[in-house]
Amino acid sequence: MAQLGVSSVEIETLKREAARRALDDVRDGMKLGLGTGSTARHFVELLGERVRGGLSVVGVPTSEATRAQAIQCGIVLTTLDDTPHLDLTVDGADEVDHNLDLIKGGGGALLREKIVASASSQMTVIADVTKWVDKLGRFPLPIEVVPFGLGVTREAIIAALARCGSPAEVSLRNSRDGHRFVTDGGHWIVDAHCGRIDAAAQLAAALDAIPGVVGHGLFVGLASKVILAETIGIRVLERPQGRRRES
Ligand code: A5P
Repeated sequence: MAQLGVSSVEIETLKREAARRALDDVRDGMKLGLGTGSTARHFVELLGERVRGGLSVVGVPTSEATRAQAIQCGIVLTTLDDTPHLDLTVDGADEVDHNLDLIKGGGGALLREKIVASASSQMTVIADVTKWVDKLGRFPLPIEVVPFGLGVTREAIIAALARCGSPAEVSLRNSRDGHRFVTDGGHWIVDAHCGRIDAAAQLAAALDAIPGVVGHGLFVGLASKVILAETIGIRVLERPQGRRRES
């Protein structure tokens, strides 16, 4: 896939450059959240190189896939039960806007990603330029649901989307093999094809209030820094005071 005149080979290079820049913020002794997806994969690989060179960190993976990769890279892992407060989470995103709000969950790890990011003092998003948007919502918004009562949950999701000004068709996600996509937590994912989301915080709150929804891919106020790799160089965007706003 190529977007904005950037080839897929260039995009992969940009992802790696963003990941490499994020390593600059990693210090000895840090407790890290390890993201999921093709961009986060570069970060975990590069972090593994540093660990093998003597860096001492512990990580909490946001998916079983990242757990397997981190172990392979020699990164010491912990859990949020043993280590409930993390210094920094580094993760990718499907969309990033000028408020540093995000859509995440294209890879289906949104729930663990949000739990881990929320447990971190800082969240750095690493992304290539194709993830930058004027308005969130072109990427289908992933909403993680419990299978029980799907019909009523689906109706409530559709109503919430309409109420918040983003009426959307929703579809239950399947894997490439045609089987139902099941998250690491045993849930299903409904993708909402909004087109645009004008009231992200309002929609996030409305989705959070639906009993059958266990998570959604709107990350509002969670990212403290975005490292955006463009063909002309890297742009670093930081939330004022470098802190997340409370949401
Ligand atoms: C995983 O569930 C997602 O939230 C990813 O972080 C997001 O989809 C970005 O993935 P890529 O880095 O593969 O584009």
